[in-house]
Amino acid sequence: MTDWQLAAEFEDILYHKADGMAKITINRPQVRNAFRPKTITEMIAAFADAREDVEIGVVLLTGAGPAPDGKYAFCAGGDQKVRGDGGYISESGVPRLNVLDLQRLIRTMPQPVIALVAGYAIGGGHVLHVVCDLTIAADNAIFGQTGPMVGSFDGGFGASYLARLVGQKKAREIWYLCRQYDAQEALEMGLVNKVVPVEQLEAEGIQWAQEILDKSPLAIRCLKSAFNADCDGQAGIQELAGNATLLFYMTQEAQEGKQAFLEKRKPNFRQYPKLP
Ligand code: S0N
Repeated sequence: MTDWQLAAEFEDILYHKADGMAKITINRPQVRNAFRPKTITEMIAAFADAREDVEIGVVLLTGAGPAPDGKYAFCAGGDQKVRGDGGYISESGVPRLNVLDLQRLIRTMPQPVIALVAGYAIGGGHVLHVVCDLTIAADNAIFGQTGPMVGSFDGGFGASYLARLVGQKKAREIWYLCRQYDAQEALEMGLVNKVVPVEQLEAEGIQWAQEILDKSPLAIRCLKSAFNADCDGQAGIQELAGNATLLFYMTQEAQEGKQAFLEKRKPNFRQYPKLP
């Protein structure tokens, strides 16, 4: 039994930590966990906190539920009730599409993020699970994009990375036809990693997280950035190279450079092997 501790108070999300894991729960079940700008601002704050916490090795992302009508949702995308002419209207009256910042944060933070999807993962909510490292689906999960039906689209990770996951033909089908797919279909197309009964969803996510936590955190973070580098161009290379630099800082060879500068002497790099 995981003893989740509240990590911070928010209005639209719940944020817990336990045993090396952080859990972020979108908590707007009355609108199928659709997000407004405030929801995203809070999620960015929670993810940023988890990223900085050296005790946290895996983040679980999920949606609160079931709603009073008994239905579950991971996230139904952008809240159409606050969508204005130039984006989703924040409390300050400014239109925003800050979910793109959240997508990048999930993708670039060193720790793996596991989406736990029960019920609907639709529209921008579907893209959120797509950008997570892994997705575990409940047997009641329903996946789909709605953009061309509701006057929007996500041509970033929501299209190009989706196509990396399921292939170009399937990604185009998903976006052009706006159909809904059940958990088994999602598994067959490579959109999710596993399907479990809904009542086992969190336990399965915790099991996967704990298995990852048993592995080398540096190896996991280098692998995450390597997978990203394959798709993310210069930004992906920057991430991977950042990890190379991190590892280099830990060597005596790199420390000789810093030490020589501080001691105002010429560095002696000749002492280090030129490995084949
Ligand atoms: C999820 C669906 C299929 C569930 O259907 P169901 O079970 O029949 O429930 P409903 O009765 O429809 O809903 C229950 C209550 O929840 C409200 N609600 C549901 N979804 C939303 C939503 N997205 N916004 C606001 N409210 C929502 C319902 O209104 C209802 O409340 P009441 O009873 O009070 O009316 C079904 O609900 C559904 O299809 N929902 C809409 C899904 C959708 O189209 N989402 C938006 C898609 N677009 C985005 O997410 C784009 C945002 C984005 O991420 C983006 C990213 C990059 C670049 C561009 C964009 C962009 O802005 O486009």
